Amino acid sequence: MAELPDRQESLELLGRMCLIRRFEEEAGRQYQRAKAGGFLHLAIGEEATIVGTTSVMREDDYLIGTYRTHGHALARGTPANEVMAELFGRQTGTSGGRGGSMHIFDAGRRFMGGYGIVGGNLPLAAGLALASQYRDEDTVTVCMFGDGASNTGNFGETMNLAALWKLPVLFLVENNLYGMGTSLERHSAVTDLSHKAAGYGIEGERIDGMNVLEVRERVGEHLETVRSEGRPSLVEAFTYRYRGHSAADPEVYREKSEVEEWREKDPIENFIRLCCDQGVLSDDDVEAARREADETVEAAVKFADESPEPALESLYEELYVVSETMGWYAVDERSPEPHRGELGEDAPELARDLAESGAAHADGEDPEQQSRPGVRD
Ligand SMILES: Cc1ncc(C[n+]2csc(CCOP(=O)(O)OP(=O)(O)O)c2C)c(N)n1
Ligand SMILES: [Mg+2]
Repeated sequence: MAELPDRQESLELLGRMCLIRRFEEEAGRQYQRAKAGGFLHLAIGEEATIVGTTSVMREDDYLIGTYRTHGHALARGTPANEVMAELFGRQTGTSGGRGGSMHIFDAGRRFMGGYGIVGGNLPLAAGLALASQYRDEDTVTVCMFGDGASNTGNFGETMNLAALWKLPVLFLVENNLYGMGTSLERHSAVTDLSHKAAGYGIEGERIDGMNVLEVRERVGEHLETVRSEGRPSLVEAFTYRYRGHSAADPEVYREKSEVEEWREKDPIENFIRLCCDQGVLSDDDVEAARREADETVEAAVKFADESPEPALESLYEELYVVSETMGWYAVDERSPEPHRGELGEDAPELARDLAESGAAHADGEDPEQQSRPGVRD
């Protein structure tokens, strides 16, 4: 059993976990009020994995995550104001309000995003680690991704290259037992995901992702190996999300009793109990940590709400255009009326048939067809 750190460090761990929990609860509420747009994936339950990991990273190490990363940015030190403002689509957000919940980014604190493509962050992590190696720096890239992502081609290809090129990257699987509504047993042939590392000659270890002290200790050791020996490593943190995959998840794939069982392992409550039992923290300390998290999040909502939306004229700023040819797909600077080929009657017959059958469904002819594909993302 990993030892408790001193009072200051314990307060720090508790404070960060409480902040993430409160932030996520409030983000969920603001989403219901339609203040935050797009999709919203909460990491409530996964706080120990996030905070345990970031607490042993160096400031100059890189962190890259998925679309469930409000907490990762907060743990890295990005102000709650900026993360909330990004959710609200405001100019003061981490990505100027253009990325939203799935694209939090803070290059200054080396939090490299925020990605909506499952497994898409793995090759980018290898690239970051390659840059460190190339520049002869001893920084490590920590790449966090889900159990579902460990089935993607990107996983295999990245693990292979990282091992082959001895890249300083720590792969950290946040195994919360589900990829959307598909359970681990139903989506992965090998359910101990740490074993997946062996096929690439990489060391892998499964740890208790609900225990912040264990995460700190084990991830700390792996980080050290990656840094000093210049080779990749893999940690699988066994954790759980208490909320649905996204804000629009009816959760028909799991029993309520399962969620309740995992609540017994709550990373925050168990850490508090341990700290208080061992006399490292008092009830007042805990109360103060919770209060501070409440206040920070309340202020973040106010800040986000009062921040301006990006100016309309800035719509085409910061777009990535591959060539200098300003095609209509990049910036349409033509007059507003329809141009040749844009009118329905110009379309080929098949396209018109499809559009018309779509319009018929939209009129309510076939309710089965009315669900919006992708809305559960
Ligand atoms: C390449 C790709 N395929 C499918 C999706 C749709 N999708 C979004 S999240 C998700 C599940 C991923 O599960 P996991 O990797 O376990 O991460 P978790 O959501 O549990 O944190 C899927 C399939 C996507 N975003 N990208
Ligand atoms: Mg998962």
